[in-house]
Amino acid sequence: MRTTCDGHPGRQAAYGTGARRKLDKVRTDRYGLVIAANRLPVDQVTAPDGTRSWRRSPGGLVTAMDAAMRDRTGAWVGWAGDAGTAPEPFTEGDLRLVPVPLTDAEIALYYEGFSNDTLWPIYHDVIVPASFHRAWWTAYDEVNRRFADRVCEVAAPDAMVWIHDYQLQLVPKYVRAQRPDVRIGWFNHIPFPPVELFAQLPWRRDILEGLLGADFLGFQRTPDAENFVRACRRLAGLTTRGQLVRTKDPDGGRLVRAASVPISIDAAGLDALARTPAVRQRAREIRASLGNPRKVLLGIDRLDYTKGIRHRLKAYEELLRDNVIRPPDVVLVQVATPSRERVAAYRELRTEVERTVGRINGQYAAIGSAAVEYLHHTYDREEMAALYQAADVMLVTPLRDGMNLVAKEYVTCRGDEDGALVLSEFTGAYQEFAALAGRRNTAYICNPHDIEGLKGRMAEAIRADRRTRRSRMRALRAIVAEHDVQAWSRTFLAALESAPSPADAAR
Ligand code: GDG
Repeated sequence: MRTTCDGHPGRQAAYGTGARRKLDKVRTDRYGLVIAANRLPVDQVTAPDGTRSWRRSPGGLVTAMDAAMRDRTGAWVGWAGDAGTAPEPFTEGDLRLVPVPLTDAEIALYYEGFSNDTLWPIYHDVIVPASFHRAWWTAYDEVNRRFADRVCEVAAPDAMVWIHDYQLQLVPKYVRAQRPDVRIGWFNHIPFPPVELFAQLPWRRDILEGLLGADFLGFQRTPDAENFVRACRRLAGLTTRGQLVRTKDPDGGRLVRAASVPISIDAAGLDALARTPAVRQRAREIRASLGNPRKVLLGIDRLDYTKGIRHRLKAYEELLRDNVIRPPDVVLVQVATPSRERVAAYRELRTEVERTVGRINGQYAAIGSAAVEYLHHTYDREEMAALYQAADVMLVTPLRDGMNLVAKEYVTCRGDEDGALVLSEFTGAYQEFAALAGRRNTAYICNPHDIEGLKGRMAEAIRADRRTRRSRMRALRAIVAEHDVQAWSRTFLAALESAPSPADAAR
């Protein structure tokens, strides 16, 4: 089953609409916590008899928000996934869902254009060149205003507003203009670029001013928060002190805090799923269907040029060429989830990856034993957990990645304390593990640009003995179990609650 854009399908609970709809019509509540994200956490599905209903899309963010909403009534503002008129607001469990309409043109200009073809490359080290179009910016601005209007309609007096990600960087400013009573937080799921790259954006000042409408800005890594503060100083001429930026608002300005709050996963939930007999059985089946190789290597990524899939394939191909590994002894399973297929750079990447996989298999596979099992699909959560469990070595080799949840999911699924993680130093996950591991060894760290180095780390992970694997995996699992998505959401909201007030700014 496919979902739109970056939403992932999985085990999904169906939510009816009938009786609840009536209730929705008479609800005019305001909410103490309002989330704004590009997508609502639901997909619309049509049954064979034509009945339409909503299914909740599972994922860490939804779990995090569930945890945050335990003490508050919550609403979630976002696009429902189809172009045209948006459905009326409706209620799912304890959550009010407030759809924002987007036209076909806005999806092309605001989402695929400005968000994914201008901001995404700039914020990921310009791995591919960014495109700049004034019409894209106009649509981005307009859509951000619309999101802000919806937020203001449903926010209770003094509510907390939590805005997500690079698609909505102007929403903080537009919310503040209408609702100075609310507390506004924003979290960036992707990196924030160095000032030299951010400076390329013709709208750099507008974006900084948009973000500075917030009280607290959360980033994945400390260097991301530092990049933001530096951009405020250098490009907007603002005064900064440590994590604080002073705005140019009247009466001496406000103080806005920028700090790192690394995101995580629902570790307990995923660990429990991975321990179910069905998932364990499926993991054995996967290995058997691969011919029970001695070592299964695994990559799972959205098919995105930031994820380093080409570099990984190159290193793997050279290990085969050098006779360090050989099928059927070793096999690489590469799941490349379809993503952003209307953006040219993504189509080109797919062609290149598939050509490389074909070349490797042509050269090194035998009948019945592929060198690379390549899967351009999405899978449900159970299958993902089984894949993680079936893999001896997980390859996470991005060129730049805000966090990388796949790395955290892999170690969480290894309740058997086996397996090895090869992890790029350009991920937020690497920074977090390095900060929390102390003297313990954890992942096999690589620089994916250094193909010789990457080959060495892969070979080391493949050859690691059981004792080494266990001690590294134990350390990784302990970090992720303690720093889970529930802790992330508590930390973010606490930072938002204690963000500087106007009175602090006057001091
Ligand atoms: C952005 C940032 C940051 C993938 N294929 C399937 C599937 N997935 C799930 C994974 C994981 C998620 O998608 C991917 O998360 P990542 O963190 O790896 O990457 P992005 O999509 O680029 O996410 C990133 C993240 O936001 C969170 O802040 O970590 O840096 O780029 O959860 O499991 N899930 C299912 N089927 C699939 O086929 N069910």
